[in-house]
Formats: sequence, C-alpha cells, structure tokens
Amino acid sequence: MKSILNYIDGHFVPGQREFPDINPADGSVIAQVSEADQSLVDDAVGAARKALRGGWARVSVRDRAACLHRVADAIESRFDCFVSAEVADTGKPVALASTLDVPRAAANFRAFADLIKSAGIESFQTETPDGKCAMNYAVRKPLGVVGVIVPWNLPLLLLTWKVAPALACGNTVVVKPSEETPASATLLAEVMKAAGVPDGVYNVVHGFGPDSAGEFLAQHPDVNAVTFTGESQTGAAIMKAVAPTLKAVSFELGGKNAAIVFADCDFEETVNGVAESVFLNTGQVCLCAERVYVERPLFERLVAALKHKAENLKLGSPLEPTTDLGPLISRGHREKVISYYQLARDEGANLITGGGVPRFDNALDQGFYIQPTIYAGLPETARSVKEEIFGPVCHVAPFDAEDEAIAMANDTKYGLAASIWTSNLKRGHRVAQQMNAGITWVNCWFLRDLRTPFGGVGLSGIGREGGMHSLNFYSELNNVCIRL
Ligand code: NAD
Ligand code: 6OD
Repeated sequence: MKSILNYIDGHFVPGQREFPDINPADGSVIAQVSEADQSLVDDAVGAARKALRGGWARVSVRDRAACLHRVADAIESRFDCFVSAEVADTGKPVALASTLDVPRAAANFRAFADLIKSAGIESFQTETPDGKCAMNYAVRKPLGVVGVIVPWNLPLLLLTWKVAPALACGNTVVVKPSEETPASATLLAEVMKAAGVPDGVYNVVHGFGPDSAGEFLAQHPDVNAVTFTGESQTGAAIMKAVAPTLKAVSFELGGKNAAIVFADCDFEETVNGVAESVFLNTGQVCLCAERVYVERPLFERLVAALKHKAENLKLGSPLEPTTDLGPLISRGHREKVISYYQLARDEGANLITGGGVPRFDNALDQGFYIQPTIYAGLPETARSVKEEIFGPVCHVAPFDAEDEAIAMANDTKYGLAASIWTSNLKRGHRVAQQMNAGITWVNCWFLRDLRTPFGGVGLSGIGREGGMHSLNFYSELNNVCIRL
C-alpha cells in the first residue's frame, strides 16, 4: 500500500499514526497517510523558521521568481501525475482536473512570480514643518512563517493560490492539506525539491483539524500568519486558536451564492452558465450557486431547461473522459447533503429533479455519488435556502422586480459570489454594484483573472487575496521616512 508522508526540511517523514486516504469514487483505500503530531508540527515550523533565517527572504526577487517559474515548469512536466493524484483523491472528472485544477496550479506560480518582479512600492514626498522635504517609501518584507490550511474541493488549486504568493514575498510555509486529499501537496514537495526550492521553505504536515495538525499549526507561537480556506465555522475556530499570538489571518470561507436571471438574458448562454455554476465539481466549489432567482416571465422555461441539463449530466467514473459529475468527497459529506435534500422536502419543497442516490450496478455503488437536484417552492426563510449545502443542488424561485431580486439575493449572512444574467448592460452594472458579495459575475461565472481581488464578506471571509492584495497580505510593509 502506498504511503503519503509529511515533508519537513526537505525530507519525507513518517508520523506515529496513520489514517486512510479514500477514493470517493468507489470507497477503496488508495494510501495510508502519516499523521503529524505536535512534535512533527514543531519540527516543520522550526524548519520553516530556519529556512527563513537561512536566506529565502534574502534571495533576490529575480531569483525567487525564477525558482517559482521552475516550479510551474515542473508541475507541467508531471502534469499527468498531478491529474491522477487529484482525480483519485477527490473523485473529480479527469476532464476537470486537466482543464482547471492542474493548469491553475502552474498558472498560480507563474502569475505571482511575474507580479513580484513588477510590483512597485508606495512613495510620498512630505513637507516638513520647517518647509523642507522628507521622502517616504515602503519596503516590502516577508511576514515570516506562514501556516497554510486548505480544504478538499480544489486541493492543489487552492493550496498553490496561497503558497505561490507567500513564497514570492520571501516567506516560508507549513502547509496542512485536507485529510481527505493529502496526495497533491506531497507530490508538490517532490516538485519543489526538483525545482531547487531550498529545504525548509515548503513543508507539509498531514492530519485533521481539532487536536491534530491543523490546530497545532494555527496555535503555534512561531507561526506568523495563517491563511485558511474552508468552512466558516472552522474559520471561527482558527480565529480563536490564533488570538493568543495575534497572527495575521486571511480567510476564504463558505457561501450561499445567488444567480439572478433576467427575462432579457441570452437564454442558451444563461442555461449553460447557470447549470455550470450549480453543478461543477458536483457542486463542491465555494462559488457555486445554490439559489437561482428567475424573472417570472422566464421562470417555467428556465426551470425546464435547467432540469433537462441536470438530467443529462453524465455521472460516472472520474477516469472516463466524458464523465460530467463525479462523487461527493466522502460518505460523511454525502450524508450531510442527503440530510439537506430531506430537510428541503420536510420544509415543503417541490422537487423538480433528483433528490436521491444513483445506482450503477458496479463498483461505483460503493462510492459517494448523489443526484444533481433542483427544488422550488420554498420560502426564503427555509433553512435549506439559507444554509450552505455544498452539493449539486439549487433552489429556484421567481421574482417580479429588480429590487426584489437584489433583496432576496442579499438576504444571507454569507457574501462570497453572485452571478447576473441579462443582455441589458446598464442593468448588469447597476445590479452587480449592489450585490453584497466579494465577486459578482455578469453573463459568466468562475471566470478568473488572478490579478483581481478575491474573497468574501460576512461569513464568507476576511480580507482579499489575488494580485497585489495577495502580495500585501503576505508582506509586512516597513515605511522609511528620510528627511532630505
Ligand atoms: P473545513 O473547514 O472542514 O476544512 C478545511 C481545512 O481546515 C482542512 O484542512 C481541515 O483539516 C482544517 N481544519 C478543520 N478544523 C480545524 C481547526 N479547528 N483548526 C485548524 N484546522 C482545521 O472545510 P472543508 O470541508 O475541507 O471544505 C469545504 C468548505 O470550504 C465549504 O464551506 C466551502 O464553501 C469552503 N471553501 C471556501 C472557499 C473560498 O475561497 N471562499 C474555497 C473552497 C472551499
Ligand atoms: O479561483 C480561485 O483563485 C479560488 N480561490 C477559487 C475558490 C474556489 C472555491 O471553491
């Protein structure tokens, strides 16, 4: 059986205990994963601290950027290994891992390597009280050791989205991937080594959250900052854990995102876009829409087309190139999603399609598949309309007026993403600017430019990453003021 080890100071290190890495497509055990206890987390943080002092922070920006480009090259040269690791761990279709997750991992390194080279610094000329002049300029310095804690839905994409800018800014990192998806972070360690990233700059500890590697890392007094992507409640737990040592935090959390469809939209483009926004990655993308509001004249037609789309998605083996939807990540997560399907029914929903578990009559029946599902008819106050489900499911509701749609879309404690579908560009701008969300798409969804701010409001997060926002989070700015 394959072993997945921790990676500390350039070495693959076993832990005292192991846990299984499960393939969600058929429930089989892929590997045994070494869990890092407190002393291994201490070792990883110690190695990261030593590498910082040892000079990663002092490597010239040009050389650091070149190193990150070599990491991107090495990801590309082991493209198929990364795709296989990601598909086996998550159950996502091979087509998705090959077009989204792995290319984005390489792109993350390239984007932040290029950005750090071109990033300027603020400078101001200041008048002194005696009428002379002083010059202020900010110096960018690393934060130090950064703890990176990430989830299972886009494991490599989300990990590299944080590791790339952290390293570009001269920090060293200790990464804690999800216990559900440990493989790609460890594979990335091999790539880091091959690309010449010095030992101790990138470290990986495996394990769980509470009373395990995640919590040990968040609490660690020698970690300077924690960047986290995951559930909002976990964000709250991490905030408590970092409070005694006042670490900087960046949180990308959950969502209950809305799509607003106006009757003047391009119908076909909208159906395709909304279906993708509900079902991609079996609904396990924080940006997925779980609430779809449709202007009443288009409601019946849009719902019928969405139902047709859902019923024609091909569920199957992730290794099959034509598969559209793989399984959910785990048995436990499927139980959670099914409990919401039941809750929606108990709350009086009208089931448009789905609502159950598919049968394959082969090994996939041991996997964690679920039907794509659409509900209607619930009040906006229903729990299944308010709470994040994180599965291939949405509730559809009609609206009569623009203001009503905006009010319904914004009536949530979350505020991550929204999409608006209209051919009236004025309306697109007007509505988008009123969305209580970190990112709003008009006539598209999940179209990403890595230079733009990314994050959420309310329960969806704290801070922004992306472009200069990432560089600013992963740096300390020291303002130098010189009297001239
Ligand atoms: P999760 O919060 O359960 O786990 C995320 C990571 O945190 C894992 O590595 C886990 O081991 C660790 N963890 C759990 N408890 C911890 C603790 N007390 N201390 C330290 N670490 C701890 O999330 P998940 O189930 O892996 O991912 C799904 C969630 O992530 C959804 O809510 C989804 O919306 C959210 N998400 C948000 C974004 C975003 O960009 N906003 C992106 C992807 C996923
Ligand atoms: O595209 C990104 O940079 C990003 N952070 C996506 C998050 C997706 C959530 O599941």
